[in-house]
Amino acid sequence: MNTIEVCLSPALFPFITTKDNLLVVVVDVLRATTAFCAAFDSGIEKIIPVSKLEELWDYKNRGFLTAAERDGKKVDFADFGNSPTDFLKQSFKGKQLAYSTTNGTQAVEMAKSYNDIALASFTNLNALSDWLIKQEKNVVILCSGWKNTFSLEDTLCAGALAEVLEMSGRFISSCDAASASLSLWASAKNSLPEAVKKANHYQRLHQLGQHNDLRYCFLLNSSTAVPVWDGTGFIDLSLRE
Ligand code: 3SL
Repeated sequence: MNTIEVCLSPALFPFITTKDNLLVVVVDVLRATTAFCAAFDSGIEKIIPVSKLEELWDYKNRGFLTAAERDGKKVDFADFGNSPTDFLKQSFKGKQLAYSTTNGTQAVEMAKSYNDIALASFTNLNALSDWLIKQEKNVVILCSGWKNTFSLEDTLCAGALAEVLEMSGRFISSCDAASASLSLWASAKNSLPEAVKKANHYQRLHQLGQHNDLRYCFLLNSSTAVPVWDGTGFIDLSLRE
């Protein structure tokens, strides 16, 4: 039996208790991990997460496509912002993308202290959990949150993922944060679009007019992507298996 630990904020990540045979699953429902999945669905070959904009600028000068957002708004010099629905509008077959966001890519940066990293969103729940079940690893779900604070949508997604993993009979929750995420998900899953409206970041993106993204990010299982870290960036394993 493998364990599921949930880490409710990057600030708590140094204190995770899972020590062995560990795989970190980063969640940033609004919108980084959902956008990564959408970019893979549109054919992107590799996504290189970058925490600093200076570094992203270097990638741009080296001819990479770039995507970046700060506080929900597209960074001027980047080719794209952080909108999953924008990535679904065209084909990116064979292209590589360097990517920087306010919270999601920062959480990935922390997760890089471990070799095994995958990305989850509501859109790729089943695709990712099918793959996770085959890995036989202890899973730590890292919620990206907002600037190190708790976020409702990431915690709900952690609960949804924990539920699917537990239902496989191969996983058991190992901490109070996992139990709390499961309870929160159980109370919200039948009215998810309503439940997420209370989230601060939902409201922030609503004010910015990102209505299509707000609908898309809560569509369960609309993506087949299985984004997994290969040592230098994320690749979509669903295209390789
Ligand atoms: O913080 C992040 O990583 C982003 O996903 C934030 S936003 O949804 O683009 O505002």
